[in-house]
Amino acid sequence: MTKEKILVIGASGQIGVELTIALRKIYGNSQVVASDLREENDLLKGTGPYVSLDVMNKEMLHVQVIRQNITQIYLLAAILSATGEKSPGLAWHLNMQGLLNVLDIAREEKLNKVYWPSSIAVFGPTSPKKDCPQQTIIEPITVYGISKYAGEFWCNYFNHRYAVDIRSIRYPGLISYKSSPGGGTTDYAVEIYHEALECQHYKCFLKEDTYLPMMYMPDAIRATIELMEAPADRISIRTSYNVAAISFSPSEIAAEIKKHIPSFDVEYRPDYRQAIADSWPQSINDSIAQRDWGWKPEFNLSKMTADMFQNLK
Ligand code: NAD
Ligand code: AKB
Repeated sequence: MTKEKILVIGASGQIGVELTIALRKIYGNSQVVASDLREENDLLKGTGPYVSLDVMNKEMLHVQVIRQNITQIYLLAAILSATGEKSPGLAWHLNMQGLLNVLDIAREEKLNKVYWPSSIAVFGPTSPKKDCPQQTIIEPITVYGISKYAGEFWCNYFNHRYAVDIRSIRYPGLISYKSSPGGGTTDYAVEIYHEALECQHYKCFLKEDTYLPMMYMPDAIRATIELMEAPADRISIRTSYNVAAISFSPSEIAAEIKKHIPSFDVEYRPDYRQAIADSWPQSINDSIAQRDWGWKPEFNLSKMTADMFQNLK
């Protein structure tokens, strides 16, 4: 069996840092090459190889894949929902062309596996709000959501037509303490913990009763690795899997934070991100991920909040 050599693209981002560290624990530090357009994240320094890489430069990417004997790629470089609405053309270009570059190289070099995340942002106002199923009406209203939905079908196409073993998860909003989020609508649920500790006050850009599907980063990393390690014949979804963990509103997370910091208060000042949040489901049905590869979350809101504070302090 070939020893896996993994390239993580977008390794300095919110997910990339923690996923790179987790992959290095499994495969060995030298077997996981971190790469990003921006500089190496401090948490990655000294833990393994790093290359500066632009996923839009297909030739350079191809050279790296060959030179480093890469067998798997995790593609995390993207522009997220809120930033995407400020620069729709750029978001479409990066999110689509970056993926197509990776898929083409994966096909040409016969890589063993590719991972590319989608998002609950594929869903739109016409999708069911509660317990949103895997297969349903999908009419996204953000450029980010459109790019993720199109990306899902490119993954499906490359799997069916060229047998590229590409796997994907529709992550909910991810909450983490190690690296900062990169311009999403769900970022409030990370900022709120930092502001609670720093000034016991938070100005929230969503309304207090805006329920969204969320997940704590350790669960997201475990879901990713469990999906990638599952036998190929267990993977029935080649677009992207729904996964779920927690759903809460800003007022519910604030109430949980107040248990740790009683003087904490929140001011609600919804902005353009409210319309994005309103277009997404409030909760997700992940029964197919449970059935296919045994997905089960570990963190609820109170366990996550206690863990966030323990680590942030
Ligand atoms: P992030 O913005 O924190 O990180 C993305 C990284 O990609 C950044 O470090 C950035 O410098 C890098 N990058 C940007 N352009 C690049 C390029 N041209 N070449 C190489 N690197 C480039 O994003 P994230 O939150 O870590 O998200 C990673 C993936 O997960 C994305 O596809 C995102 O859509 C998806 N996702 C994230 C969440 C979440 O809540 N974080 C939820 C759903 C889906
Ligand atoms: C965002 O808010 O854009 C991301 C996501 C849910 O994809 N966190």
